[in-house]
Amino acid sequence: MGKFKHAIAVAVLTLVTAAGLYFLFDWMFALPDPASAQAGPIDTMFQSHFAMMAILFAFIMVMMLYSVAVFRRRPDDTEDGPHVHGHTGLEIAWTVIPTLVVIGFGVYGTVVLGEITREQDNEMTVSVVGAQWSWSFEYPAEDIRSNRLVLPVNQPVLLELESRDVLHSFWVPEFRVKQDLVPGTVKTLRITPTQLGSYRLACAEICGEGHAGMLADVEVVSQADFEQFLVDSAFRYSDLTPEERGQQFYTELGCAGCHTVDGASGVGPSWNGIYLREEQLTDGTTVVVDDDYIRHSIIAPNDQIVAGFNPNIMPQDYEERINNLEAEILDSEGAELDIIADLIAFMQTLDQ
Ligand code: HEC
Ligand SMILES: [Cu+2]
Repeated sequence: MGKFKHAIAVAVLTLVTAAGLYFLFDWMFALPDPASAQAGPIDTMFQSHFAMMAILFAFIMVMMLYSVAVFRRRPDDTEDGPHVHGHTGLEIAWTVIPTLVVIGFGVYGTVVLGEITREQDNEMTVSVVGAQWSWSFEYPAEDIRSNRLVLPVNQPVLLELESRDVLHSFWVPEFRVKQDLVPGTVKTLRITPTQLGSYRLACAEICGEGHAGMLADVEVVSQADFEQFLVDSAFRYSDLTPEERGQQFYTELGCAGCHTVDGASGVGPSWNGIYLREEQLTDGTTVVVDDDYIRHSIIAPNDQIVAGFNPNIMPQDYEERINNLEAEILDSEGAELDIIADLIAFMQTLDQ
């Protein structure tokens, strides 16, 4: 067989293998159906990377295995192989082509990044706060807070992401884009949801014991349903009963990230049947969970630690956060609330 025929054989085998690998990668690394305007360019870029990797891997493997098989030594062949002293043309080619490919993908990546982060007209801003281990959302224009992320379809959204403690990462696989939350700074992310539906936000950065449960519901709804969501969410704290307020604070202040209300085990003791129960502490004493103990447990969590929960990881800054929220409510509603009293009222409703 002449050189030309070997070249044709390698080319055909490379193409067939590359096509097979491309479909294999596409299937192996499949993500859920895309649901945002940003997903399109990202998926195209992924696919072009898959194609490039498939071609390169196929070419190297086919060349190697083809040489091993076709140019192997025959049993009666005792001659030396030809002595080769390099090939300038080939060396230039295998330096220049990969360099151009890498630079090309670099430029392509930069263009796509620019495209998916570009500021758009009529963006709606939503603030996202991640904390160990819960998410909360605020619609500043409407002064509404929520523990679900509800977005109107086809509306460009600017997310302003903040972390209260450690690194977290905002990731809804259907939207493709992902952004870390870095304590002390505000990170941004742009999403234009394009498909109605329910999705799930997951934290994509290991952030401690409750990381796997750091989830939130995301709903993409019609403009009319979004307006309704705003109306439904626009409550006044002072119009609620203390129990209802307590439940609201339980999710809003992130207690739900660590304390269950149904007796299931969590990062902290369940609140099911908590009120007036006897609690064993790490220092060997027992206490009755009354108002004073609860208040103290929230303001100075390290003082009395429940047995089995050492080292204690309940956040230390609740006194400040609760004071700030009380001041905010006094400011906006003119009502002086005692958040901890409301939380206790809520706990009292949780007897098995
Ligand atoms: C990051 C996890 C975490 C969050 C968030 C959290 N806690 Fe805790 N909490 C714990 C742990 C762990 C304990 C057990 C250790 C201790 O006694 O301090 C605990 C204990 C308590 C206790 C004592 C419970 C008992 O059975 O004796 C109370 C009351 C309490 N938390 C209230 C709250 C309230 C109210 C919030 C929200 C405003 C909250 N916690 C948020 C982790 C958390
Ligand atoms: Cu996290």
